[in-house]
Amino acid sequence: MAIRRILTVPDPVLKQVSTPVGAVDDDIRALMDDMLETMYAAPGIGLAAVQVGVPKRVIVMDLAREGEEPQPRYFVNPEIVTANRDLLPYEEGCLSVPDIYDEVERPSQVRIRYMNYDGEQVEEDCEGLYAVCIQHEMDHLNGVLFIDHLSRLKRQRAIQKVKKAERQREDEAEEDEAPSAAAI
Ligand code: K2U
Ligand code: ZN
Repeated sequence: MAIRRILTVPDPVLKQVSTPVGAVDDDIRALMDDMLETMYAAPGIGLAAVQVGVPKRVIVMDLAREGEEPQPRYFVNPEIVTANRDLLPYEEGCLSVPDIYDEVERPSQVRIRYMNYDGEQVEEDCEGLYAVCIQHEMDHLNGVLFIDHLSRLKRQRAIQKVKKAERQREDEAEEDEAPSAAAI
């Protein structure tokens, strides 16, 4: 298993529509193993393959609370079969939009259909955080970020804030690498 780099805005790969998976084979399982390790290390509770630069319709998730036994979930070619009309606001974040949080409204209950880690077809009802997270991740598979549900101004400010933080991290890394005059 390996921890992969998580892409952040404004990486154009994040806007790609991910392609369906043919069969759940060992390569796809290895990808999901890496995604899960990457998600735990972030830390996060969900991750879409496109966030590690692989535009395939694959999602991993673990909603277990701190101190609980991990409950990894794997979703291949997930589809939303039905969604109710009762919208629930939730303060969302995203590993690809670090340190930005804002409220997004989504259907409070969805029925989904997907293939699991063994390639078996599953149909399941989701509500609460499970419904929020699976819809957030499925947005990723369609090239949609949670900030795309916000106003244009909020979205632009979020992207500028992430880019500025990225530049500051790069500048600090350069300073750490460049020997100071005194040290020469
Ligand atoms: O897609 C991602 O970046 C993973 C998100 C999933 C998520 C977003 C919004 C609401 C629920 C899940 C990350 O896990 S964001 C970090 C996080 C952690 C705990 C609870 C909510 C968000
Ligand atoms: Zn996200």
